[in-house]
Amino acid sequence: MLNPPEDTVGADAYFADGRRRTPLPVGQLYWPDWDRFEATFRDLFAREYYTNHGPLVQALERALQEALGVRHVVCVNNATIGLIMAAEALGLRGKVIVPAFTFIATPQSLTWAGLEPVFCDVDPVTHQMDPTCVERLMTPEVSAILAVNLWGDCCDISALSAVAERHGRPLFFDSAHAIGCCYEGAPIGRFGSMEVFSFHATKVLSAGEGGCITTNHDMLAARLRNIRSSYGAGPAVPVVKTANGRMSEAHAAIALLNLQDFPRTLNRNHEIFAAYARGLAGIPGISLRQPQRVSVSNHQYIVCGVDAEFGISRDELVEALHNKNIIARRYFYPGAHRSTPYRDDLPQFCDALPVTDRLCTTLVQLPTGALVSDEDVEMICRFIRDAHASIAATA
Ligand code: T4K
Repeated sequence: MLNPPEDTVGADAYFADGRRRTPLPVGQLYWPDWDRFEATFRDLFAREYYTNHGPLVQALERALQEALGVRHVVCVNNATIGLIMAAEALGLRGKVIVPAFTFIATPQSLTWAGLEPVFCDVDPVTHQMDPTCVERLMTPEVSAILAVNLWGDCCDISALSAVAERHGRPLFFDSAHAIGCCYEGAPIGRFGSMEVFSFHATKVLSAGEGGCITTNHDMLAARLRNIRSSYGAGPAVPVVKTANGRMSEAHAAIALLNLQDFPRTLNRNHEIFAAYARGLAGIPGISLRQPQRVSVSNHQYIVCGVDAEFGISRDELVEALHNKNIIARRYFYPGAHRSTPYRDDLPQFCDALPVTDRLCTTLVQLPTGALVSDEDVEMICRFIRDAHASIAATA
């Protein structure tokens, strides 16, 4: 098992009534062990070079280029900034088609870039952007498609690429959840015009805060490097707006250490997913979401559907889990289309996305990642199974 805090494992992790002694969050929260962390930070302090494309950021970019098989990796300080920069580098204007079933940062990045989201529905089985819906929403005002690779799975990249090509519009990806995933055997990170990853602490590859943009296009990479650093790095190419999207050396150091551990991290996530699959099997009304389109998943999130057959609603189950100190989440309730400012500014989407609405009210995310022990998975699954049994007995 990878670095669970001492006080949360073993028999003492739970009170006799099944409540966990300390809260268990959904985030991945993998972190390098102290000895390597200390050695790396001693080096960093000795060098006295803390930001502005230092040796650690450069090393991280090279390592990711090699791992993902992509020409350019541009590290940034978080994925939200990365998405804004990507839209700016593409020179987009007007509207961009984007799923509403995503974290609010995805459409907000478009708003920051002066663009208007056109919300699209998702596929009921894969939860990913629905290419037929994209086709229907395409108009002359639409300048691009921003797809989201959710959960540790991915979109139907071939179908979306075909729609984008047919209409002559760029396709780029919010791949915040997808580092380490493969599509048809190739790592996510090589597709569309650009892809944007998050290295937030809750993500499977963590820098604490951070992210990167990947692209095979030299001109887009040159623009990104200039936008990121106010013309501070690389050959100057014309861009209208610049910013500070730089990743610090400290964040790059954490990401590099976590990258060394990444095979172990993925392996542990696979074990946790398999344990949930065993523990939740056969509970009426509970369906563990399986990765559909990826050939390799990172199991960034453990996602379950809660249907009427279970006996209580998703929200009631989440509340019951919280009472046990299991901090399950309701991503992405209520959906970007029903969140501020879009529910007021773009009301036409409020009742137009039936699949998104259903997923937002029926899905629950269960804990996975570094803090989760085998005992945790067992306790969570047993709690859900017992909850159903006691509801069924009193019905
Ligand atoms: N696109 C998509 C599809 C995304 O999901 C995200 C972010 C983005 C773009 C933008 O990426 P960034 O700009 O963030 O790089 C979290 C994360 O903050 C966010 O990164 C993530 N997606 C989103 C889905 O979840 P919250 O507010 O729901 O959860 P948060 O950060 O409070 O953490 C979850 C749980 O983990 C909490 O119960 C507390 C616990 N926790 C969290 C942190 C950070 C810890 O125990 N330790 C920690 O250090 O947003």
